Amino acid sequence: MILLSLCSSMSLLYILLLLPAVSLAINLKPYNETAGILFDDVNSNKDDVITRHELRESFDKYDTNHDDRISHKEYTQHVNASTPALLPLSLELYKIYDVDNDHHLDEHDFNNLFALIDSDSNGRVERSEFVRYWTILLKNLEHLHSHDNHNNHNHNHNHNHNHNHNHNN
Ligand SMILES: [Ca+2]
Ligand SMILES: [Ca+2]
Ligand SMILES: [Ca+2]
Repeated sequence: MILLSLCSSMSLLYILLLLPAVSLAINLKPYNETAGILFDDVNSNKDDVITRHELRESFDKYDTNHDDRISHKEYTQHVNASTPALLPLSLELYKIYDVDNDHHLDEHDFNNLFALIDSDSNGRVERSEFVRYWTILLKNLEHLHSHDNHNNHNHNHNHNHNHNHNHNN
C-alpha cells in the first residue's frame, strides 16, 4: 500500500530510487508486480503503451536547470536531498542510463534506454516489455535494495536506516 501510494505521484526514476527505502518496510517481490506499478506511473496517458516522450518526461523532475539534460550533479543533488541512503543504488542506475558515460543524461541516453526496453523495436514500449526489463533489472540490483536476507553483507553501510524503518510496518 505504501508503494502504491508513492508510485501514483512520482516519476519512474524517483520511484526506482525510492525502492530500497520502501523495501525496508515491504517486500518488493514479486518484481514483475513492482514493475507493473512502475509502468502505470510512466504511462501517463494510460493507453497501455509508453512512448519515448513519456519515458523522457519521467526524468524531467531531475532537470533542475531545465537544459533538457540531467547532469550527474543534478541527479546526485536530488538524491541527496530526497533519499540520501539510496545513493549507491542511484549511482548504479545512473551508470546504466548514461551509456556514453559523459555524466549527462540526454536524448542519446534516453533513446538508448527506450531501445533497450522496446525489445521488439516497434517504437513503443508495451507493458510486457517494460515489466520484463525492470523485473530483470530489479533482480540484478537486488543486492542494492534488498535487506531481507540473512546472508546480506550490506549491514554496515545501511545499519541506521534498517533499524529506523524495519519495525514501522
Ligand atoms: Ca539539467
Ligand atoms: Ca550521457
Ligand atoms: Ca515494443
